[in-house]
Amino acid sequence: MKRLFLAVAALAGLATALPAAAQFAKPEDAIKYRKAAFTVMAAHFGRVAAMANGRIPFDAKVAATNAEIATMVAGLPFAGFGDGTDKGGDTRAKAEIWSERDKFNAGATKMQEEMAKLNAAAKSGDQAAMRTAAGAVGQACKSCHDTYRRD
Ligand code: ASC
Repeated sequence: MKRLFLAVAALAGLATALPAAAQFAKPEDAIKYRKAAFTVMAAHFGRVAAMANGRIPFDAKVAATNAEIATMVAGLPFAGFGDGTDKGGDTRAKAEIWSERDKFNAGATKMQEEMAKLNAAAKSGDQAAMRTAAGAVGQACKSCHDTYRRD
């Protein structure tokens, strides 16, 4: 079991270390991957945010589990934005992502940092802290969507 875990961990490390382009055979695959990762992240973040804001019943354990998953998944989508993946599939990504790379990456990092804070708040079970943190995550999502996603 431990060997299997180590093998999976090594593969995961390799996947993140490879240049983004090398991970996908075609731009379409990268586009599908990043959209799928955003979809999964949004599902789990959405559950935490809904609980934090009292839109669905609060369950600290469910919130913590979902925040942990959202935090892990928040690291995934950006490998799908390699060079040459601005077209070639069904995407609303704007060209500025690739011409303002540093700014886009900074936005990604900001979202990941806010998600990590939400995860910490969810682990503490403090609903008010979760509400504040979820608001900051939502702002980080929105800011990049406003700038880098077509309507
Ligand atoms: C979500 C979600 C987003 C963001 C965004 C915030 O829950 O799926 O894309 O928050 O709506 O403005």
